[in-house]
Amino acid sequence: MSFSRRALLKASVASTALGGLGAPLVARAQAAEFAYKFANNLPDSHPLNARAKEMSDAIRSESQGRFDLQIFPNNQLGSDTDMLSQIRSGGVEFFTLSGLILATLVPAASINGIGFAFADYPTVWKAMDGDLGAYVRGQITKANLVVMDKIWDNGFRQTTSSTRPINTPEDFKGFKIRVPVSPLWTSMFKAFDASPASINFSEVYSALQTRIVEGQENPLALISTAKLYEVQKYCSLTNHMWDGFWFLANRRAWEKLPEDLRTIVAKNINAAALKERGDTEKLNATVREELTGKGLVFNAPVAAPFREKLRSAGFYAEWKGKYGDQAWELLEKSVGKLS
Ligand code: X2X
Repeated sequence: MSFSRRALLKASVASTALGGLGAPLVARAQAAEFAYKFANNLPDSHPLNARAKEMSDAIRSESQGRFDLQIFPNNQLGSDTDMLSQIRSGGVEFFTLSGLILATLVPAASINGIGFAFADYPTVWKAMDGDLGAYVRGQITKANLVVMDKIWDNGFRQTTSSTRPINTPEDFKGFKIRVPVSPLWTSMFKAFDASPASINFSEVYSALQTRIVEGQENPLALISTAKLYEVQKYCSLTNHMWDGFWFLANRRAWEKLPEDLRTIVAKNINAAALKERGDTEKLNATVREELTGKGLVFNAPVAAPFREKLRSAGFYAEWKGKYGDQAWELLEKSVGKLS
Protein backbone atom coordinates (compact mmCIF):
# COMPACT_ATOMS: atom_id res chain seq x y z
CA MET A 1 0.00 0.00 0.00
CA SER A 2 1.37 3.40 -0.87
CA PHE A 3 2.11 5.85 1.92
CA SER A 4 -0.53 8.29 0.81
CA ARG A 5 -3.24 5.66 0.61
CA ARG A 6 -2.42 4.43 4.08
CA ALA A 7 -2.60 7.99 5.36
CA LEU A 8 -5.92 8.50 3.67
CA LEU A 9 -7.33 5.29 5.19
CA LYS A 10 -6.08 6.35 8.61
CA ALA A 11 -7.75 9.68 8.21
CA SER A 12 -10.93 7.92 7.26
CA VAL A 13 -10.79 5.71 10.35
CA ALA A 14 -10.18 8.77 12.49
CA SER A 15 -13.12 10.52 10.94
CA THR A 16 -15.35 7.52 11.64
CA ALA A 17 -14.15 7.51 15.24
CA LEU A 18 -15.19 11.13 15.48
CA GLY A 19 -18.69 10.15 14.50
CA GLY A 20 -18.23 10.76 10.81
CA LEU A 21 -17.44 14.45 11.19
CA GLY A 22 -14.71 15.79 9.00
CA ALA A 23 -13.89 15.09 5.46
CA PRO A 24 -12.23 12.17 3.76
CA LEU A 25 -15.35 10.10 3.48
CA VAL A 26 -14.44 8.82 0.08
CA ALA A 27 -11.25 6.97 0.99
CA ARG A 28 -13.00 3.61 1.26
CA ALA A 29 -15.08 3.91 -1.89
CA GLN A 30 -12.13 5.14 -3.93
CA ALA A 31 -9.86 2.41 -2.70
CA ALA A 32 -12.17 -0.39 -3.80
CA GLU A 33 -11.84 -1.66 -7.36
CA PHE A 34 -15.09 -3.53 -6.90
CA ALA A 35 -18.04 -2.40 -4.76
CA TYR A 36 -20.69 -5.15 -4.79
CA LYS A 37 -24.06 -5.11 -3.10
CA PHE A 38 -25.34 -7.98 -0.95
CA ALA A 39 -29.10 -7.83 -0.35
CA ASN A 40 -31.08 -9.95 2.11
CA ASN A 41 -34.45 -10.09 3.81
CA LEU A 42 -33.34 -10.45 7.43
CA PRO A 43 -33.20 -7.93 10.28
CA ASP A 44 -29.86 -6.35 11.10
CA SER A 45 -29.79 -8.21 14.41
CA HIS A 46 -30.10 -11.69 12.85
CA PRO A 47 -26.86 -13.77 13.00
CA LEU A 48 -26.73 -13.81 9.20
CA ASN A 49 -26.18 -10.07 9.11
CA ALA A 50 -23.78 -10.06 12.07
CA ARG A 51 -21.60 -12.64 10.32
CA ALA A 52 -22.00 -10.88 6.98
CA LYS A 53 -20.56 -7.69 8.47
CA GLU A 54 -17.59 -9.55 9.88
CA MET A 55 -17.10 -11.27 6.53
CA SER A 56 -17.25 -7.97 4.64
CA ASP A 57 -14.51 -6.56 6.90
CA ALA A 58 -12.36 -9.65 6.40
CA ILE A 59 -12.76 -9.47 2.63
CA ARG A 60 -11.86 -5.79 2.57
CA SER A 61 -8.73 -6.35 4.57
CA GLU A 62 -7.62 -9.55 2.80
CA SER A 63 -8.14 -7.92 -0.58
CA GLN A 64 -6.25 -4.85 0.64
CA GLY A 65 -9.23 -2.66 0.01
CA ARG A 66 -9.82 -3.86 -3.53
CA PHE A 67 -13.20 -5.44 -2.77
CA ASP A 68 -15.98 -3.70 -0.86
CA LEU A 69 -19.00 -5.86 0.00
CA GLN A 70 -21.86 -3.56 0.93
CA ILE A 71 -24.67 -5.13 2.94
CA PHE A 72 -28.32 -4.16 2.51
CA PRO A 73 -30.33 -6.06 5.14
CA ASN A 74 -34.02 -6.04 5.92
CA ASN A 75 -35.39 -5.85 2.38
CA GLN A 76 -33.90 -2.37 1.99
CA LEU A 77 -33.51 -3.02 -1.73
CA GLY A 78 -36.87 -4.74 -2.14
CA SER A 79 -38.76 -7.95 -1.45
CA ASP A 80 -37.41 -11.41 -2.21
CA THR A 81 -39.39 -11.46 -5.43
CA ASP A 82 -37.81 -8.14 -6.50
CA MET A 83 -34.34 -9.29 -5.46
CA LEU A 84 -34.61 -12.55 -7.36
CA SER A 85 -35.13 -10.58 -10.53
CA GLN A 86 -32.34 -8.14 -9.56
CA ILE A 87 -29.80 -10.89 -8.97
CA ARG A 88 -30.58 -12.27 -12.42
CA SER A 89 -30.27 -8.90 -14.17
CA GLY A 90 -27.25 -7.73 -12.15
CA GLY A 91 -29.05 -4.95 -10.24
CA VAL A 92 -27.57 -6.58 -7.13
CA GLU A 93 -24.46 -8.73 -7.18
CA PHE A 94 -25.17 -10.95 -4.15
CA PHE A 95 -28.38 -12.15 -2.52
CA THR A 96 -29.28 -14.80 0.04
CA LEU A 97 -32.52 -16.59 -0.76
CA SER A 98 -34.38 -19.52 0.74
CA GLY A 99 -34.12 -22.52 -1.55
CA LEU A 100 -37.89 -22.84 -1.35
CA ILE A 101 -38.40 -19.39 -2.88
CA LEU A 102 -35.59 -19.90 -5.37
CA ALA A 103 -37.68 -22.84 -6.55
CA THR A 104 -39.86 -20.39 -8.48
CA LEU A 105 -36.83 -20.31 -10.82
CA VAL A 106 -35.04 -23.59 -9.97
CA PRO A 107 -37.72 -26.16 -9.05
CA ALA A 108 -35.30 -28.61 -7.38
CA ALA A 109 -34.15 -25.97 -4.89
CA SER A 110 -37.14 -26.48 -2.59
CA ILE A 111 -36.41 -30.13 -1.89
CA ASN A 112 -34.92 -29.59 1.56
CA GLY A 113 -38.26 -28.09 2.62
CA ILE A 114 -40.32 -31.24 2.16
CA GLY A 115 -42.46 -31.53 5.29
CA PHE A 116 -40.86 -33.39 8.21
CA ALA A 117 -38.00 -34.68 6.06
CA PHE A 118 -35.17 -33.60 8.37
CA ALA A 119 -35.11 -34.70 11.99
CA ASP A 120 -32.13 -32.70 13.21
CA TYR A 121 -29.24 -30.41 12.29
CA PRO A 122 -26.54 -33.06 11.81
CA THR A 123 -28.73 -34.69 9.16
CA VAL A 124 -29.30 -31.31 7.51
CA TRP A 125 -25.60 -30.43 7.21
CA LYS A 126 -24.62 -33.88 6.05
CA ALA A 127 -27.15 -33.67 3.22
CA MET A 128 -26.67 -30.05 2.26
CA ASP A 129 -22.86 -30.26 2.34
CA GLY A 130 -23.11 -33.64 0.62
CA ASP A 131 -24.84 -35.12 -2.43
CA LEU A 132 -28.23 -33.46 -2.03
CA GLY A 133 -26.74 -29.97 -1.76
CA ALA A 134 -24.40 -30.65 -4.68
CA TYR A 135 -27.36 -31.72 -6.80
CA VAL A 136 -29.29 -28.55 -5.95
CA ARG A 137 -26.27 -26.32 -6.60
CA GLY A 138 -25.86 -28.01 -9.97
CA GLN A 139 -29.45 -27.08 -10.84
CA ILE A 140 -28.91 -23.48 -9.66
CA THR A 141 -25.80 -23.22 -11.83
CA LYS A 142 -27.79 -24.44 -14.83
CA ALA A 143 -30.18 -21.54 -14.24
CA ASN A 144 -27.18 -19.23 -14.81
CA LEU A 145 -26.69 -18.08 -11.24
CA VAL A 146 -23.53 -18.56 -9.21
CA VAL A 147 -24.03 -20.22 -5.83
CA MET A 148 -21.55 -20.53 -2.97
CA ASP A 149 -20.86 -24.00 -1.59
CA LYS A 150 -22.19 -23.57 1.93
CA ILE A 151 -25.86 -22.96 2.58
CA TRP A 152 -26.67 -20.61 5.49
CA ASP A 153 -29.11 -21.57 8.25
CA ASN A 154 -32.57 -20.15 8.63
CA GLY A 155 -33.72 -23.03 10.81
CA PHE A 156 -36.53 -25.42 11.62
CA ARG A 157 -39.79 -23.60 11.18
CA GLN A 158 -42.45 -23.13 13.87
CA THR A 159 -46.00 -21.90 13.58
CA THR A 160 -47.26 -18.73 15.25
CA SER A 161 -50.79 -17.42 15.47
CA SER A 162 -52.86 -14.59 16.87
CA THR A 163 -55.95 -16.77 17.23
CA ARG A 164 -55.18 -20.32 18.39
CA PRO A 165 -52.38 -22.75 19.04
CA ILE A 166 -51.82 -25.60 16.59
CA ASN A 167 -51.89 -28.91 18.47
CA THR A 168 -53.12 -31.35 15.86
CA PRO A 169 -53.40 -31.29 12.07
CA GLU A 170 -57.11 -30.50 12.47
CA ASP A 171 -56.16 -27.15 14.01
CA PHE A 172 -54.78 -26.13 10.63
CA LYS A 173 -58.19 -26.51 9.02
CA GLY A 174 -59.18 -23.16 7.53
CA PHE A 175 -56.23 -21.46 9.27
CA LYS A 176 -55.27 -18.28 7.44
CA ILE A 177 -51.52 -18.58 7.28
CA ARG A 178 -48.94 -16.46 5.50
CA VAL A 179 -46.46 -18.53 3.53
CA PRO A 180 -43.46 -17.31 1.52
CA VAL A 181 -43.90 -17.11 -2.25
CA SER A 182 -43.21 -20.73 -3.18
CA PRO A 183 -45.27 -23.60 -4.65
CA LEU A 184 -44.01 -26.09 -2.04
CA TRP A 185 -45.20 -23.96 0.86
CA THR A 186 -48.63 -23.43 -0.64
CA SER A 187 -48.97 -27.11 -1.48
CA MET A 188 -48.00 -28.22 2.00
CA PHE A 189 -50.44 -25.98 3.83
CA LYS A 190 -53.20 -26.86 1.40
CA ALA A 191 -52.50 -30.49 2.25
CA PHE A 192 -53.16 -29.52 5.87
CA ASP A 193 -56.48 -27.96 4.72
CA ALA A 194 -55.20 -24.54 5.80
CA SER A 195 -55.75 -21.38 3.80
CA PRO A 196 -52.25 -20.22 2.78
CA ALA A 197 -51.57 -16.73 1.40
CA SER A 198 -48.27 -16.05 -0.43
CA ILE A 199 -46.72 -12.91 1.03
CA ASN A 200 -43.11 -11.72 0.88
CA PHE A 201 -41.33 -11.42 4.22
CA SER A 202 -41.13 -7.64 3.79
CA GLU A 203 -44.92 -7.53 4.31
CA VAL A 204 -45.28 -10.14 7.05
CA TYR A 205 -45.26 -7.96 10.15
CA SER A 206 -47.96 -5.67 8.80
CA ALA A 207 -50.01 -8.59 7.42
CA LEU A 208 -50.07 -10.07 10.93
CA GLN A 209 -50.68 -6.74 12.61
CA THR A 210 -53.65 -5.90 10.40
CA ARG A 211 -54.84 -9.51 10.65
CA ILE A 212 -54.93 -10.11 6.94
CA VAL A 213 -53.65 -13.49 8.09
CA GLU A 214 -53.90 -15.22 11.48
CA GLY A 215 -50.50 -16.74 11.52
CA GLN A 216 -47.18 -17.47 9.89
CA GLU A 217 -44.33 -19.92 10.29
CA ASN A 218 -40.63 -19.19 10.80
CA PRO A 219 -37.71 -20.28 12.95
CA LEU A 220 -37.59 -18.88 16.49
CA ALA A 221 -34.45 -16.84 15.70
CA LEU A 222 -36.46 -14.87 13.20
CA ILE A 223 -39.65 -14.69 15.26
CA SER A 224 -37.40 -13.02 17.81
CA THR A 225 -35.23 -10.74 15.65
CA ALA A 226 -38.14 -9.60 13.44
CA LYS A 227 -40.24 -9.01 16.59
CA LEU A 228 -43.14 -11.07 15.29
CA TYR A 229 -44.05 -11.80 18.94
CA GLU A 230 -45.42 -8.26 19.07
CA VAL A 231 -48.24 -9.24 16.72
CA GLN A 232 -48.67 -12.97 17.58
CA LYS A 233 -49.92 -14.76 20.69
CA TYR A 234 -49.20 -18.49 20.24
CA CYS A 235 -46.15 -20.37 19.08
CA SER A 236 -46.57 -24.04 18.20
CA LEU A 237 -43.33 -25.98 17.84
CA THR A 238 -44.36 -27.79 14.69
CA ASN A 239 -40.78 -28.17 13.37
CA HIS A 240 -42.40 -28.86 10.03
CA MET A 241 -39.41 -28.18 7.79
CA TRP A 242 -35.81 -27.07 7.68
CA ASP A 243 -35.06 -23.95 5.65
CA GLY A 244 -31.76 -22.38 4.61
CA PHE A 245 -30.41 -19.57 2.45
CA TRP A 246 -28.32 -20.11 -0.66
CA PHE A 247 -25.73 -17.38 -1.14
CA LEU A 248 -26.20 -16.38 -4.78
CA ALA A 249 -24.14 -14.20 -7.09
CA ASN A 250 -24.92 -12.64 -10.45
CA ARG A 251 -22.87 -14.56 -12.99
CA ARG A 252 -21.54 -11.62 -14.99
CA ALA A 253 -20.51 -9.71 -11.86
CA TRP A 254 -18.81 -12.83 -10.48
CA GLU A 255 -16.92 -13.52 -13.68
CA LYS A 256 -15.71 -9.94 -13.84
CA LEU A 257 -13.68 -10.54 -10.68
CA PRO A 258 -10.09 -11.64 -11.09
CA GLU A 259 -9.40 -15.17 -9.88
CA ASP A 260 -7.57 -14.08 -6.73
CA LEU A 261 -10.48 -11.91 -5.58
CA ARG A 262 -13.00 -14.66 -6.33
CA THR A 263 -11.00 -16.96 -4.09
CA ILE A 264 -10.88 -14.45 -1.23
CA VAL A 265 -14.57 -13.62 -1.50
CA ALA A 266 -15.81 -17.23 -1.76
CA LYS A 267 -13.56 -18.44 1.04
CA ASN A 268 -14.80 -15.75 3.42
CA ILE A 269 -18.46 -16.18 2.50
CA ASN A 270 -18.31 -19.93 3.10
CA ALA A 271 -16.41 -19.50 6.36
CA ALA A 272 -19.02 -16.99 7.55
CA ALA A 273 -21.79 -19.45 6.64
CA LEU A 274 -20.32 -22.04 9.00
CA LYS A 275 -20.16 -19.52 11.84
CA GLU A 276 -23.69 -18.32 11.11
CA ARG A 277 -24.93 -21.91 11.30
CA GLY A 278 -23.51 -22.19 14.80
CA ASP A 279 -25.02 -18.88 15.94
CA THR A 280 -28.45 -19.49 14.46
CA GLU A 281 -28.75 -23.05 15.71
CA LYS A 282 -27.86 -21.83 19.19
CA LEU A 283 -30.30 -18.94 19.02
CA ASN A 284 -33.08 -21.22 17.80
CA ALA A 285 -32.39 -23.51 20.74
CA THR A 286 -32.20 -20.84 23.45
CA VAL A 287 -34.53 -17.98 22.59
CA ARG A 288 -37.75 -19.67 23.68
CA GLU A 289 -37.51 -18.41 27.24
CA GLU A 290 -37.02 -14.85 26.09
CA LEU A 291 -40.03 -15.16 23.77
CA THR A 292 -42.13 -16.52 26.63
CA GLY A 293 -41.13 -13.42 28.57
CA LYS A 294 -42.44 -11.31 25.69
CA GLY A 295 -45.83 -13.02 26.01
CA LEU A 296 -45.73 -15.83 23.43
CA VAL A 297 -47.52 -18.96 24.63
CA PHE A 298 -45.74 -22.15 23.56
CA ASN A 299 -46.97 -25.66 22.88
CA ALA A 300 -45.18 -28.67 21.44
CA PRO A 301 -47.40 -30.82 19.22
CA VAL A 302 -46.58 -34.44 18.34
CA ALA A 303 -45.21 -34.61 14.79
CA ALA A 304 -46.47 -38.02 13.64
CA PRO A 305 -50.11 -37.07 12.95
CA PHE A 306 -48.98 -34.08 10.85
CA ARG A 307 -46.74 -36.27 8.78
CA GLU A 308 -49.53 -38.81 8.37
CA LYS A 309 -51.89 -36.07 7.23
CA LEU A 310 -49.41 -35.02 4.52
CA ARG A 311 -48.98 -38.64 3.47
CA SER A 312 -52.69 -39.36 3.24
CA ALA A 313 -53.27 -36.11 1.32
CA GLY A 314 -50.83 -37.42 -1.30
CA PHE A 315 -48.27 -34.68 -0.59
CA TYR A 316 -45.16 -36.88 -0.66
CA ALA A 317 -46.25 -38.78 -3.76
CA GLU A 318 -47.01 -35.55 -5.58
CA TRP A 319 -43.64 -33.97 -4.83
CA LYS A 320 -41.70 -37.12 -5.54
CA GLY A 321 -43.26 -36.96 -8.99
CA LYS A 322 -42.33 -33.31 -9.40
CA TYR A 323 -38.69 -33.62 -8.32
CA GLY A 324 -38.15 -36.89 -10.14
CA ASP A 325 -36.58 -40.14 -8.95
CA GLN A 326 -32.97 -38.98 -8.91
CA ALA A 327 -33.55 -36.03 -6.58
CA TRP A 328 -35.99 -37.94 -4.38
CA GLU A 329 -33.51 -40.77 -3.93
CA LEU A 330 -30.85 -38.29 -2.84
CA LEU A 331 -33.28 -36.88 -0.29
CA GLU A 332 -34.31 -40.29 1.03
CA LYS A 333 -30.69 -41.38 1.16
CA SER A 334 -30.17 -38.56 3.66
CA VAL A 335 -33.37 -38.66 5.67
CA GLY A 336 -34.83 -42.14 5.25
CA LYS A 337 -38.02 -43.27 3.47
CA LEU A 338 -40.66 -40.58 3.20
CA SER A 339 -43.63 -42.08 1.45
O1 X2X B 1 -39.89 -15.31 4.21
C1 X2X B 1 -39.61 -15.95 5.23
O2 X2X B 1 -40.45 -16.38 6.02
C2 X2X B 1 -38.16 -16.23 5.52
C3 X2X B 1 -37.49 -14.96 6.00
O3 X2X B 1 -38.03 -17.21 6.50
C4 X2X B 1 -37.54 -16.72 4.27
O4 X2X B 1 -36.69 -16.10 3.71
C5 X2X B 1 -38.03 -18.00 3.75
